Amino acid sequence: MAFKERVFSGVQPTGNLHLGNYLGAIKRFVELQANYDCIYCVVDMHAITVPLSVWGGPAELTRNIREVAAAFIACGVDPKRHIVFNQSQVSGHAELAWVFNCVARLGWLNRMTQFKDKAGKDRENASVGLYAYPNLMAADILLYRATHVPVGEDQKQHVELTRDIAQKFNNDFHESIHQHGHGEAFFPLTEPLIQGPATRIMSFRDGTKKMSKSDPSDYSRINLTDDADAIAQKIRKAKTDPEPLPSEQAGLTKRPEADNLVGIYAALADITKGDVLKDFGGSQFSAFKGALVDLAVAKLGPIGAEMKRLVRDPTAIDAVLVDGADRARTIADETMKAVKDIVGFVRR
Ligand code: AQP
Repeated sequence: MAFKERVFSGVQPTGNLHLGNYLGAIKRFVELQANYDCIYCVVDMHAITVPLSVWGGPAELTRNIREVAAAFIACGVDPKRHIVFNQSQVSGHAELAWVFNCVARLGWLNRMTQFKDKAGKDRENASVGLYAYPNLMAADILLYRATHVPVGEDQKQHVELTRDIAQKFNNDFHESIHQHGHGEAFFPLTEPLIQGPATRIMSFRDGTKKMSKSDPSDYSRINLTDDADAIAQKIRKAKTDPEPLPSEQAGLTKRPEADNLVGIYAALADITKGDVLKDFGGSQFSAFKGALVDLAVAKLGPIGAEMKRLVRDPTAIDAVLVDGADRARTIADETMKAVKDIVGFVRR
């Protein structure tokens, strides 16, 4: 069966939105608007899977939900032509996640590397929500029967699990899906969209670690709300090696910090790493970093300024989220009615 092409993706409101979130996800969200119907979600129910001390408590969560919505809009997502909302306003996410808790197998979740990383050594103390996170993510995507999900490299395993869940649901309920007039398969096998030179932006302090919101060092990342001085300082202090930049991309292997900065330049300028090296091959890092500062300030400065302007009017942001949730709910309700019929639940 051919599914209507639709894009879904989400970002957690856990504070410190950074360059990795922008280049790996939000910038792609903006580009995809030209060719797809897009649904972009502030996944607030995912945010509370980590300890309260990490997500910051109720006031912080509310602030961060609005900040992620502001980031979407400031980067160029159009909430009128597409849908922007926060997950907890559409109850279908939780309902479908429960069904998927009963479809996914323990063995599948046991293989998820994000759980292992985030739970750390103290697994017994991790929340059940953190463990079941990938099932909720599958529900987020499949509630809208989305065919494409733009994400960074770190989310690849979760999108693969989403496909496994869709496949098992389609197989387990094959007859019922057919009986209820949905053809051979109810859920699509969603494609991850992980492309371009910046699918995994690394920390500025350690080129082997992903740039992340939860890194205690603010110098490890550029936050989307950093001003020009902070951006310049962080790039100038970013760890590098003593060699000049190579002229060919092959010369970046085993040089993770150089590879990272060249990838960031390429993604911000919408060119390839090869193009960057044509211009900067043989240059010292000091010269290259100067050019990267100018580019990053030119691209990120206006986004940060617009985010700060938007969050000053929480009523306007909340109105965007309510309107988006209303439109998302219309699609979600249709899916949930069909899922209930397929599973055999009695409904009104
Ligand atoms: N370093 C990164 N490079 C490229 N893409 C990235 N993403 C995150 N980090 C990078 C992508 O951003 C989107 C939203 O991420 P998220 O907020 O849902 O969760 P996350 O991946 O857990 O983000 P962080 O920053 O790494 O947070 P912590 O520190 O809590 O683990 C996703 O598409 C993600 O791939």
